[in-house]
Amino acid sequence: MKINESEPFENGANPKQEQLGKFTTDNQGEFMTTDQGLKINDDQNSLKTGERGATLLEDFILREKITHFDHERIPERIVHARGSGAHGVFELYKPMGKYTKAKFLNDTSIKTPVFARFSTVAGFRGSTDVPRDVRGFAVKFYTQEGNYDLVGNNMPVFFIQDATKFPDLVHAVKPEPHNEIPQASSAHDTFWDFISLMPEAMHNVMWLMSDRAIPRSLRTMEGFGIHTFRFINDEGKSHFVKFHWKPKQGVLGLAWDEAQRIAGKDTDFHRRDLWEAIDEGHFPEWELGVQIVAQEDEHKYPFDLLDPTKLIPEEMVPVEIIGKMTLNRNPDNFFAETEQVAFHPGHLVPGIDFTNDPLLQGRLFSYTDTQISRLGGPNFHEIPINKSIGEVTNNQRDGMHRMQINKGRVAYNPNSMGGGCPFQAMISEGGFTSFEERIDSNKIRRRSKSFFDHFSQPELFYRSMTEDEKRHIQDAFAFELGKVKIVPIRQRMVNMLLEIDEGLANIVGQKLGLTPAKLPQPITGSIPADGDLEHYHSFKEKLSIKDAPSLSMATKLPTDIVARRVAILTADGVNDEAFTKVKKELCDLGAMVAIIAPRHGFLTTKSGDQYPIDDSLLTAASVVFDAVYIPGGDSVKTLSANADAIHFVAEAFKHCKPIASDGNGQELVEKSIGQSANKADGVSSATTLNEFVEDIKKHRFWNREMNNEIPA
Ligand code: HDE
Repeated sequence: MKINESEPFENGANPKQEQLGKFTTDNQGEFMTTDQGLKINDDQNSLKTGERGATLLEDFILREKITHFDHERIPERIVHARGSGAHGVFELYKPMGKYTKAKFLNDTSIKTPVFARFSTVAGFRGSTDVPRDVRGFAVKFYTQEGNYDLVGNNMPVFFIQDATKFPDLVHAVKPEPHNEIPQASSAHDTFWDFISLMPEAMHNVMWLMSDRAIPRSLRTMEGFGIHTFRFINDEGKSHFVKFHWKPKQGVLGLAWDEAQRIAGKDTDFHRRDLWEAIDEGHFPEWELGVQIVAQEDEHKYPFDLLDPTKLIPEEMVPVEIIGKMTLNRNPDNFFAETEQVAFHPGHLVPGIDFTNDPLLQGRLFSYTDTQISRLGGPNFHEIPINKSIGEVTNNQRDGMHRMQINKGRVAYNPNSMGGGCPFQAMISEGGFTSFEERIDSNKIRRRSKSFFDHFSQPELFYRSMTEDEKRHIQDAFAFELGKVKIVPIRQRMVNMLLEIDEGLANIVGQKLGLTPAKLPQPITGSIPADGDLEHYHSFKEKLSIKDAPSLSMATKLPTDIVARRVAILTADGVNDEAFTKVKKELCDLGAMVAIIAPRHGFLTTKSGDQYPIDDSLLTAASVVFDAVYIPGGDSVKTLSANADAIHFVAEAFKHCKPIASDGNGQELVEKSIGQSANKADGVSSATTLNEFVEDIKKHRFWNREMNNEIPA
């Protein structure tokens, strides 16, 4: 497919979808064939020496089928193995020509096809969706100038400052090598052993202990490019840029107890949620934002722009919103698309470039290298999901699984026999050139002193949290360190917390039965080799802002209830109006409503109308819903005598979710959570549906945790 760069993609046309279509097939109306196209007459019996005889080696149909099956698995990703993906489009709000010449960031009429993959980091491919973990947030833009990949996370900073520490970090967090325990969890000795000796990790660790690490949905996460990149404009001028994805669905988390239960009830909780939202037409959207810093301002901040353990607070450099990504199509085949997609921070287009961030520099090597073993050779760019929409024309040849058929005798440059083709492109023709940064230095193995302030930003993060968020962080530390068996590691961590916030250190220490102790001197490796501590707390001293509210999730609630999941808990004999009216109104507002009853089949209302039951108390759990509504009627009597129904409501209450009841529905609420709890925030009567809707927008009523009355 040749892409004409001067023409934006035709109205509504999606060149990537068109391209994928050529590789997509279904078996509808077709004969069954072998891989060679031979029609198969009997797929149920192998070729044997008589009815009860041995199978013949000659049976090439059997051999082909079994051989293919034997080789169905490929190595999973070493990190980010567990993921979910979706197709979509990116639309630009305003041309960014002042900063970048990237075509897809200049022409607002272009709808750039994208494929996004979200992932956990530590767990294996079949692990739960809801561990406490960082989430990957990777987007491939199929632009007219080639593929551009923004391979980020849902947290704006990383654990380490140099790529050489990455294998150590990953070895520490992955299941321990002797017994492969625990799966998908950082709550074990080796992770915290490493962290307690790695002060630079503390900023990311604070985010990891926050509710950002247990997102309610993949749709309710922010995304960050983390590193500082460069935008390059037509004149070759560079600006520094940090990328942000802001979800239109709000930024929401789970309760930790809830996350642990979901891990058992629905391992695919996030994958299912994304799939169903897209399937039902509730397309998730994220706005792309940029923080831009002029080249001249590189050294203006009390932290280093090249240090990936630091963020630029939005209160210092505002995020400018420049476009929107909408995910609007589920993959046709998980393996072909979500598993085989290959991201790489080095997939660039003219107008975007790297900086010398030492973590980013290491990533530029790793991503191609890893695909070679994961996807079996150097031709993974030819796999349909990875193919650029423009033609690939170069002198690369051969290798495992080569698809392209290159004609002619010439596979070298320069050549005269091929007419000099393919040509190099001049800058004016879209040829990529690297930013010409002046470098004049010795070859050294050292970090800049400006990287050695490890605690100011974690301190700012903690200070900017609400009281509820702070409590969640304290509890998360206590849980994780409580799982650590080696007490000196716990002690080192509590001591480290003292460097960030005394209150935090004391609370966590108290929960662990430890007294935080001031470090006699900074941990080795956390200070420059010459011991100069000038930068140790530089940010704290020079900071112009006290708080950064942008770091808190509390300021990022949704403005509607689209795709929020509401359980209508009911049984036969429910009052018709209380049931149908609220159901309809919630559905009209875009909520995803499910009828949950004691058994499967059909629900019969008081007037005898029948409705299909979506799920029964045998299989459903309150943890997979955002809110519960109990309509009144004879149904309430049945539910009040059902322990699963009582548990359903009690658990929803414990996890701070909105609960609404109508008429005698309140009896079930009281039976589940008691009379006093019944007056708690977020427990309402559905006669005022508005209140319930507003409660759903508020997501959770965390203050209920303070009483901790409900054992559910
Ligand atoms: Fe990755 N990372 N990473 N990483 N990363 C991989 O590449 C690596 C880092 C991120 O959905 C691997 O294709 C190194 C930061 C995402 O397919 C591997 C370093 C950030 C994904 C790799 C980092 C990320 C990966 C494994 C330190 C956020 C999943 C499979 C120098 C900005 C992409 C693969 C997907 C995947 C290496 C650090 C994000 C091994 C060496 C920082 C979202 O190449």
